[in-house]
Amino acid sequence: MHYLRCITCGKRYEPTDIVYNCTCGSILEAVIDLNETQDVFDGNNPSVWKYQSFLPVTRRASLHEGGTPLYESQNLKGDFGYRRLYIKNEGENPTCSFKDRGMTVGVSKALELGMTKVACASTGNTSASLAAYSAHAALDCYVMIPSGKIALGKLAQAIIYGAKVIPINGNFDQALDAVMTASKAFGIYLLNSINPYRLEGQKTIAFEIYDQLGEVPDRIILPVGNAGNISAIWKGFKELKAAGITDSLPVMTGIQAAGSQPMVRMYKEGLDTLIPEKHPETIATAIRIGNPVSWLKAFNAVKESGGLMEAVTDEEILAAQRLLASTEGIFVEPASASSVAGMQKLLACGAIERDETTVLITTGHGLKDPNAVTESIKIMDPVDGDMNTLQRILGE
Ligand code: AN7
Repeated sequence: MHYLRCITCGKRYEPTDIVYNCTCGSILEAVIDLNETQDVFDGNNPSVWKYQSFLPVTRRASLHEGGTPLYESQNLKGDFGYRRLYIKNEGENPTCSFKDRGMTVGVSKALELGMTKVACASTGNTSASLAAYSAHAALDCYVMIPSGKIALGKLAQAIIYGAKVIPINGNFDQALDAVMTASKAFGIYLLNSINPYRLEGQKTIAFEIYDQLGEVPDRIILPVGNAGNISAIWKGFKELKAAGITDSLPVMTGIQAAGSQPMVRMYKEGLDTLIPEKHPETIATAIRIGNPVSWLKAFNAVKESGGLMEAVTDEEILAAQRLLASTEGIFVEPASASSVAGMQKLLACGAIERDETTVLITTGHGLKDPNAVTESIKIMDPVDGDMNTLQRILGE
């Protein structure tokens, strides 16, 4: 059995309560009975539901999520002087982002609660994922997106899976306010990452990394937007240790975009509360978020793990996206490339070490946002396909 607990005042809530915030205003986490969990970490067939004994749901709405590859870097590794550098590519999920891990558990919970309507605000991937899982589970789905500011592929996904797409005037933070008001008023189940069941699914990234690598890595580097995923992965590694399965923890390293870096400011300025960024801006629209809802969980993850946070510019993100694709054959969306850009920046300033076993999390597929590539990298003007021209271009 599990229960929900406020991360600030400790107040307890039951699994049947439909609640997102504590009465004290803070947010909730699921507390799992680790005595009931099973050590299934044998290196075979990782998937979200392989770790069911750690998951607080009994229903299962699944599209075969998780089990994403953990690539050992072939070329970047040497370029940066690493001995062991890995890429956990979450773009290889059913809707091509890590959100599917959270949605399989969140939508299963919605079914358990008997909810018929679900909703989220989204910078794109959350809406694509919720739309797909709602279609699978035959639930009505409403998604609120910042008008004009989500990547084309993600919008196409939300539409084709049959969600009601509601563009909101404003940014993600305003869309989240709107959907929170609407879900309370109209009895709709909210599946943003303020819902603790989402993070329960996402913590399986930690389980899979340990399962695939056979050890806990020294460092995890990942993009931070609403700050749910960094919190979830940290929770996963902590549960593995508390269950007696592992005996070490990784250092959590969060990367934000320079135009949208409230958590980095908090970390660098030593603040103990978040000051929201009123006008977040970045080409990495997935993480264009000024008021991350899980900031306190993420802050604790970084603090407890002895981690750090860094910001990278749009130019650094685009260069890193191209570098990863052209050296490793892994095409990720701009937000995901911030892991790589962050690693480069932190290595350059000596904040992290090359002899660590490091895992970069790439959170979403590059085809989600093709415009980010076609608008930033020029291809040559068209030519005729005759032999003379071909010889001029291709040489001998
Ligand atoms: C590719 O879809 O917030 O720090 O509404 O799509 O857990 O928010 C997306 C977030 C990183 C940040 N990479 O994760 C949404 C949304 C990609 C993302 C993040 C997102 P969090």
